[in-house]
Amino acid sequence: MKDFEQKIEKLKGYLTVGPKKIAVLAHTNPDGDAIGSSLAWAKVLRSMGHEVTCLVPNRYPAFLAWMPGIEEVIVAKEDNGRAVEAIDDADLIFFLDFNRIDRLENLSDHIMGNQKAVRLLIDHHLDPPVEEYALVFSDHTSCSTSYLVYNIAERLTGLDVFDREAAEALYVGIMTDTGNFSFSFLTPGLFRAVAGLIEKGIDIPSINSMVYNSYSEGRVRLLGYVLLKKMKMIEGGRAAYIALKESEMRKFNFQVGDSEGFVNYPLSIASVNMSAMFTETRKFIRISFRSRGDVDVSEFAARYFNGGGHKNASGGKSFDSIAKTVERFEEAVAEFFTEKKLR
Ligand SMILES: [Mn+2]
Repeated sequence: MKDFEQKIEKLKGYLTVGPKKIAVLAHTNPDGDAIGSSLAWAKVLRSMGHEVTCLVPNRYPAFLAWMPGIEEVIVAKEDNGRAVEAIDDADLIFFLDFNRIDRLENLSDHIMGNQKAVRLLIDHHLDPPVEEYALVFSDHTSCSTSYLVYNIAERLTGLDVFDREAAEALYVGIMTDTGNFSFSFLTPGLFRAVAGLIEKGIDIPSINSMVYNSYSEGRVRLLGYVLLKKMKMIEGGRAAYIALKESEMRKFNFQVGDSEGFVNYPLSIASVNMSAMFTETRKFIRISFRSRGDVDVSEFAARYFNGGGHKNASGGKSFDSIAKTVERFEEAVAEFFTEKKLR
């Protein structure tokens, strides 16, 4: 706690002299927590008089498009000029919900090229490269970055800074990153924070419906196809995976974010402790891992697929073909399960 208070003091040092130009940057394939934490954090910074621009590398999924303020988020892939300008001009750059600057492709060069910008991290993923940042708020036992933002704002400005719209943004982040309050790190403090958000007037049934019941017909049919035809069980049913080709996605009018959450379905089978989803993109294979209990997919992703994340939810990339990637995965799981005595 003392450490946290010291960091808040240091943060105040950066934010009380101003006004400053601030870029708030979240990760590639932004999810509810990336967007929710960014929008709420931007509100905190603006309340302190700063000029804030929110950026994401590529487009957020359609089920987040209703979020108040999201239209002001610059999508770098679609508006590279404005994204680069915001980064080049920034006095401070906040990195939210991820910690690896080098994963941002062309934006990384501009970030590292801006010598005057102070880099600050607010994140809940494992192993932050702390040397990259002037200040690091990193807690992998926080259920979400949105909950971290809530805690930081509580000390920095007080919670009056959050209106109903900011509370909605934080709730979306918390709800989506906890799998609707079913994953790890569900602490009493988290539920007290949620109570605080409810006091701001958020409408939970309507948020729930906008996020979870707003899929296209194609997405629902793709899910059916994936579960029936594509899910493969391995390791005697202890692990399962889904590998989806670009041509298959096209058949179902695939939109960005449509395969979000598919990786969780195999884990609803009693025997399955680890699940993986491989999605083919033009440049590489995007991989998501999920697990339960002691199966550490963060370690697995780091060792075999140059990735990382959380113990029970992580990701990686492969530049092999999808067939080769899956072959490597099956071998890796066999080795990993034997070594960890998970068989
Ligand atoms: Mn998150």
